[in-house]
Amino acid sequence: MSKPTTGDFTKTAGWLDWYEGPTKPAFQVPLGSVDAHCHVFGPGEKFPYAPERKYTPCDASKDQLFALRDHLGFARNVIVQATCHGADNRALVDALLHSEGKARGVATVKRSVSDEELQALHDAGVRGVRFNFVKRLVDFTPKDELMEIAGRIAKLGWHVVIYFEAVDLPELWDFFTALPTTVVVDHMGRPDVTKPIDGPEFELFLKFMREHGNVWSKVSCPERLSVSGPQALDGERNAYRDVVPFARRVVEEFPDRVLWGTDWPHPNLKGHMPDDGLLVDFIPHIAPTAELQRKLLVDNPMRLYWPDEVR
Ligand code: 0GY
Repeated sequence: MSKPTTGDFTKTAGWLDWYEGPTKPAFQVPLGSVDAHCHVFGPGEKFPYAPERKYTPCDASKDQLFALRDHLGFARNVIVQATCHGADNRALVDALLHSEGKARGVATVKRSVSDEELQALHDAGVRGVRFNFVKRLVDFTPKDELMEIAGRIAKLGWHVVIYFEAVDLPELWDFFTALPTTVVVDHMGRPDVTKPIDGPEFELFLKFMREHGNVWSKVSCPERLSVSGPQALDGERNAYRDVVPFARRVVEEFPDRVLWGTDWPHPNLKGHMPDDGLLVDFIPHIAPTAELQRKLLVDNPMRLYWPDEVR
């Protein structure tokens, strides 16, 4: 992969560039695997970052993403609109249109979006919208506005991706459980992995999934959630051990409603940047059997994003 660039924009201080020259994973992902959570950033000179953004990234282009996909052994991507592009989905759509059908998208839209614009996003390969409740990333959007958007995109057969911090789940519960679509939670609702796995906080998340069959979870981003590591660097193929029990519990209890993604190019990491090859080696620790791996990496994302291709 070529080197990260920044174009005319100035990166946020402390921002770490994505990892150049990732290792080849030891774990060979099953044929047809989907990296179901990743982003493109810019390039800024072609697709400028949104004025309302909370950070300025380094560029991470579609070609660099597709090169990583091939290097890691994945067949497809689900590209999620990152907050640095706001509700301007042009970089996402450009990536989808150049993916030869190998990428689907999750967009960000405002209440003012027209039916024609939604249809154009659908035609490009968008299958969901993302509602972000992480306060450091976005300004507040009223829930009635989000519910109105959810009602409209439900008619297109899309789903809602939600991103929030574990401590905020009680307050958001009524809204989340009223959503009329499949609901996909980013990164297990960001559990605090220093708390007990059978404590009230993670139990509430499990209850959310247990009681609501329309709720799915990405078991991604151990590099963000881990406190004690070790980091996926320097050949470490058994990284982020403190996150493993949490992710494994979700995979084993809800094998048909889990997704995994690299989160490349890993926005907002300031401590360390993982080697994406070693990050892939995290997967067999949380999905220890071939059947769980196939569900996590192939069957589930295909059912959600390419249902027409599922026999
Ligand atoms: C992620 C996580 C983060 C950022 C974003 O859209 C974004 O800016 O999602 C984060 O900072 O935790 O899933 O990429």
